This record gives sequence, structure tokens and C-alpha cells, in this order.
Amino acid sequence: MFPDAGPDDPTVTAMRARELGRKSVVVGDRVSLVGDTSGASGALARIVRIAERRSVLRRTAEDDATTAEGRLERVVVANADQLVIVSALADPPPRTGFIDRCLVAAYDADIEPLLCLTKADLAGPEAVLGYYTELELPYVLIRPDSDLAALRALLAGRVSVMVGHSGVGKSTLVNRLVPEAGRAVGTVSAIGRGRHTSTSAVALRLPPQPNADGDPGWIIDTPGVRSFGLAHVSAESLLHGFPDLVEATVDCPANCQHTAEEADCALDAWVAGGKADPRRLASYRRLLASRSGEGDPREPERNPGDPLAGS
Ligand SMILES: Nc1nc2c(ncn2[C@@H]2O[C@H](COP(=O)(O)OP(=O)(O)OP(=O)(O)O)[C@@H](O)[C@H]2O)c(=O)[nH]1
Ligand SMILES: [Mg+2]
Repeated sequence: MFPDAGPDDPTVTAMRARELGRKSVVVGDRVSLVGDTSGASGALARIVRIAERRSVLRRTAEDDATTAEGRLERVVVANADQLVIVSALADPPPRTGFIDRCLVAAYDADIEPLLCLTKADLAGPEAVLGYYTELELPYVLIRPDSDLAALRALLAGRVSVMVGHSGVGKSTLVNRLVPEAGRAVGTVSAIGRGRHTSTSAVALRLPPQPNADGDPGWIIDTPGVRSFGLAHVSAESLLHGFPDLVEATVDCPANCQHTAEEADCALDAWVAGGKADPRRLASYRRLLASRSGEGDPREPERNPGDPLAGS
């Protein structure tokens, strides 16, 4: 083990050493450095070792693992403790299918999810929160004038990574949390699409708060993603993103694939009996279908009931 850098340690510029081979360094990695670690202008250190990762958040370009895009796996960040799923309540409209995918990725990577609903000044959260009633999903509501104390408390002591579509307000929020962050903020087009303003992920140390002891935590801003492909998640693990459904499957026949075609899948009776929201089952099955290359490639993340873009 090596000591962690503290808030007063210098910011060091370091390059990946050749001996690391093809292993890439990602945001959140804990590394060992050699060379000039003084932080002086022009000083350069080398990254000689990457510590074992506590968690790895991955996404693929597509869901179907049989395609080239589906095999293209990207590590979003290493060592995150919390996945802050940022969704605007309007402009761009919320996509519960996208949030569901993020939940699958979070549970699969053993990272705790936090739903962060921005632009609460433009629309109410009732529809989105109603969809997640059965899940004990922690959430925060953000509007331009909202007090961020509750969010800061949830971020304290851990490394949190924000993910979300372009234009939902990730960088705006980071700039409020870390006033010297200086993250560029973009505009949203008339049809409610962001302009992919942020192009790389950056980890920022949160500032200490007057009435709070201990580590305020880290926040990682990431570029907006159009989709959150899950080709790397096994069919069985997909279900872990749906804790409201998982219990039902103990009554499924052996090797049940849980698709709509499975005559005896216990999920249908579970939902018919009012134990879970039918929209959640539909979303889960849409994910299953999308992984096998079925599904709607144009709007893979829109669930029926989500608002239309531009509306
Ligand atoms: N009305 C309203 N607008 C907001 C809020 N938060 C952010 N915005 C606006 O949304 C637009 C996009 O914000 P950004 O912070 O650039 O969004 P982003 O998620 O970082 O986008 P990418 O970097 O492209 O992924 C800007 O015009 C912000 O002013 C909010 O709570 N309410
Ligand atoms: Mg941004």
C-alpha cells in the first residue's frame, strides 16, 4: 500500500511508464509514481504501477456482444464508490430506460447508485420517481437555486462518478460543488439535445465544508453519453439492476430466460399480482432483447411513458 495524497499535496503531472505495457490508466486509478513529484512547473513524473481496482465501471458502445461495437468496451472510471445517475427532468427529457441501464451497470460493478434529477425548475419529478417506487433508490432534486447540502452529505467520504446524457447539467453541478472547477458548460438545442461540451472525464476533490468533519469526497465529471451499452454484463447479472423483480425468479423453471416468449416465466405472474410495476418488467425485457440484437436501435433508452424529445 502507499499513502494517499492529501489536499495540500502538489498536483503532479505524470506520464504512463513504458513498463506498464498496454495497460491503460483511467480516471480514478490509484498509481505509484517515480521521478519529479514536486509539482513544480515543468516537472514530470512517471506512473510505474496501477493499484488493483476496487471497482471498474464499464460500458460498451452497443449491447450486442456479437458485433464489433458491442465488443468495444470502455472503462469509464476506476475505484468509484457511487454512481451519480444524472437525468434532467426536462430539456433533455428523462429516459427511464437509460437510468435502468445505469442501475444495471452500477450493481454489476458493485457501485452504489444515486439518482440525481436536475432541472427541477422546469418539470416535476413525480413520473420518474413513480417508476422507481419499489426500489429504495436514493435521489436528490436539483434546481439552479437549490441548497446542495443534502447532496454534499451523500458525496462525503467517497468517490462519486456522474454519468448522464449530454446537456443534463453535470458540469453545471460540478461547478457549483467545486467553485474553482471551471468546467465548460454547453447549451441544449431546440430539440432537447446537448452538444457534448465535456470531452474528457475529470476527478475533482470536493471542498471542505464549514460544519462537516472528515473527507468531503471526490466527484468525477464525465462526457455525456448517448447510450450506456451493456454487452459486457451477463444475462443473469442484468437482473441485478431490477431488485424489484429478482425475488420472483426463484419460481421460474430451470434455465428460464425470462423473455416474453417463456411461457412459464414467473415474472409475468409477479407483475400481474401487483408486486412490481409492469413497466419495469417491460424495460428489463427490452434490455434482454437489445442484447440479442433485437430492440429499437434508434431510441434504445426510451421506455413507453417517457416524454418525447422536444416536447
Ligand atoms: N433550467 C435549468 N437549466 C440547467 C440546470 N442545470 C443545468 N442547466 C443548463 O443545461 C445546459 C447544459 O448544462 P451542462 O452542465 O453543460 O450539461 P452536461 O451534462 O455537462 O453536458 P455534456 O458536457 O455535454 O455532457 C446549460 O445551458 C445549463 O445552464 C438546471 O437545474 N435548471
Ligand atoms: Mg459537461
